[in-house]
Amino acid sequence: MPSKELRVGMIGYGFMGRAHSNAYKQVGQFFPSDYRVVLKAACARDAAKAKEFADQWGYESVETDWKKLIARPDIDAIDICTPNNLHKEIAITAAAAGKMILCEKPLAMNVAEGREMVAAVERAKVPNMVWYNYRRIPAVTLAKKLIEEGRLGKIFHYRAKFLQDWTINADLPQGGQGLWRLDVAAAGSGVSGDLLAHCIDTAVWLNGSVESISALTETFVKERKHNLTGKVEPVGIDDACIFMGKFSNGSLANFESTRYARGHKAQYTFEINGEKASLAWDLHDLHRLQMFDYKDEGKIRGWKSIHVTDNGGEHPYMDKWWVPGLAVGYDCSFTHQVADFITGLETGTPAGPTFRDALETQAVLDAILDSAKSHQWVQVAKG
Ligand code: 4PW
Repeated sequence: MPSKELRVGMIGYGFMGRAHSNAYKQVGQFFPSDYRVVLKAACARDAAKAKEFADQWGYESVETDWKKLIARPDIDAIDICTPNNLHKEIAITAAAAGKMILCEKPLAMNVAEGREMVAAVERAKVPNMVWYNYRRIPAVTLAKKLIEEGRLGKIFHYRAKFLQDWTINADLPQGGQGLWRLDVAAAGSGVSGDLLAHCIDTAVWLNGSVESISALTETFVKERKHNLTGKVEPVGIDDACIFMGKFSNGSLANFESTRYARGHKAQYTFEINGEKASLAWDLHDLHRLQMFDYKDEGKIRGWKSIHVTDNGGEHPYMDKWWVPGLAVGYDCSFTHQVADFITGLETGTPAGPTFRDALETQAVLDAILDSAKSHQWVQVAKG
């Protein structure tokens, strides 16, 4: 039986608020620990919406002012699920109040803000984490294990894509609930911060730091009605972004993200090519890790599918769920992340990505926007 409580205050009630709440509710059932997660309060400016969200997910109470939420002594951890422009102020205030912080990605609007956030959590010595959830998809975690075991050898290439198509309609407005991702003032950037950030986090985790990049961004729809002002206003986000670059280990980077790839809703793929072997993964087939291993015997050498549900205890996280052969989904990546956060509390070894880890992704994001603007190669800043 858990002997401690992790009392969560959730700020925001959108898609990610739901994804995180679902993880908090699941984690104790499948990943028993010393901690019982208590959904203490949900916070949003609109009291009715906060109440509806709290009732649906089982939060005990409601706040409409995030400062009051942070000040509450019965809350241990603040979960930031707001638009990106609020991450910094909330995180710094929460850190100063001694709260643990779980912050939705990307960490911040830019690397300067990210540095302030890292300084705040490190000064306050509060546990902190950023929700880059794709690391915790079992097949992706297995890729990390195989790379660490040296099975790929020297890495030559890392390529990743995150493709969607939901903003092609030029009549879609920008700003406000559900559409803040199109509003540069709230999001800081477009697909680079929203989608490519995931690809970069996974890449840095699997393949190390990105050293330098050359990027191209495009805004296909230049003006959209703004929901907050009611006026047609210029669009400031990147609708699509591609970049090439170099990792510190000498391998080459090739990345693309867009919301204009008709037919794709959330196609996140990556492939990594090493001297000895290659790995490939696709979110639409999330249990399958494809591997080509050059040391396989010639006549049967080829791409093989490792279906990461057949565990016998071998596949990350899977032994905690059902019986071998049965699948888990996208939602579980969040549950795994909370489970790892709690393990971090128990062991004193924080689960990544911490704010400091996520600053590295933020630096690549800044370099992308700099390079796209200047048409120059850009060195990625160090944390
Ligand atoms: O964080 C991302 C979101 O903003 C997600 O991983 C996918 O793309 C799904 O929605 C958006």
